[in-house]
Amino acid sequence: MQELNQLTNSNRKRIDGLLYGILDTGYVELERMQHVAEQLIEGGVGVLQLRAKGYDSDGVIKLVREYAPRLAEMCKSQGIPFVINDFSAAAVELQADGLHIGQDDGSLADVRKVVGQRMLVGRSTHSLSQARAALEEGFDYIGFGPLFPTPTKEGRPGIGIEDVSQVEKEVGSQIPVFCIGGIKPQNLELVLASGARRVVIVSSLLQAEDVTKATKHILTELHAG
Ligand code: TZP
Ligand code: MG
Repeated sequence: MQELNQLTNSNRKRIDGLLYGILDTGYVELERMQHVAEQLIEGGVGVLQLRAKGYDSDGVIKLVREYAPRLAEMCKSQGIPFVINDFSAAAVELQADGLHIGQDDGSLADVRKVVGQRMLVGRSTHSLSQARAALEEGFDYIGFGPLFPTPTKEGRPGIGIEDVSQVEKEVGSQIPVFCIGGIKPQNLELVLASGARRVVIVSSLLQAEDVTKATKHILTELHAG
C-alpha cells in the first residue's frame, strides 16, 4: 500500500509551505478575489484554497469557471498548489492541484474515483483519532482543529492545543499537518509553543488592513518557531 501510494502520488504537487491561505467568499467579495489572492501569494502563502461558503454545486461550478482559472494561473506561476474546498466536480473541471474535504465527505478511495490519482486530497480532522485515520487512509495532508472557536466555522467548539504536539509527532512526521481555527498573531506564539509547525489562517489575514504585510508577519513567526 505504501509502495502504491509512493508510485501514484509522484505526480502530485508538493505541499511544503508553512502557511495555508484560504480565499473565503464569506470574507472576500468576488470582485476583490484576485487582488486578495495576489496579496496572499506575495505575502508568501505556500498553498491557496478557494472556499466558496454558501454556494451550492451549480453555484460553485459557475464561480470556478469565472474566477478560478486566473487564480490557478497565479498559483501555478508561483509554484504553489491551488486547492478547491469541498466540491470535487469543480476541482476536476478546473484540473485543480488539490481538493479539500471534511469528515462527512466520504472515503479517500471514493473521492479518488472522481478526482483521480494526480490531485492532492486533504482532510479536515477534529481529533487525534481522526488525524491518525486520515494518515492511515492515505490523505496528502490534514487540517487539525478548530483549535479555538471561530466565526469562520460557526457552531464548532475549539478542540484546544493539548493534542497538537502528539499529532505533529505521529502524523506531521509523515504528511503536512496544518493547525486551523481561530489562529491569529496574538495567539500564534502559544500555538507554536504547543508543537504546531504549519497553520491555516483565514479571517485574521483576510480582514487585515494590509493582507500582504499581515501574511509576511505570520510567516516570519512560523519560520522562527
Ligand atoms: N475548518 C476548521 S476551522 C476553519 C475551517 C475552515 C476556519 C478557520 O478560519 P479562521 O478565520 O482562521 O479561524
Ligand atoms: Mg468541507
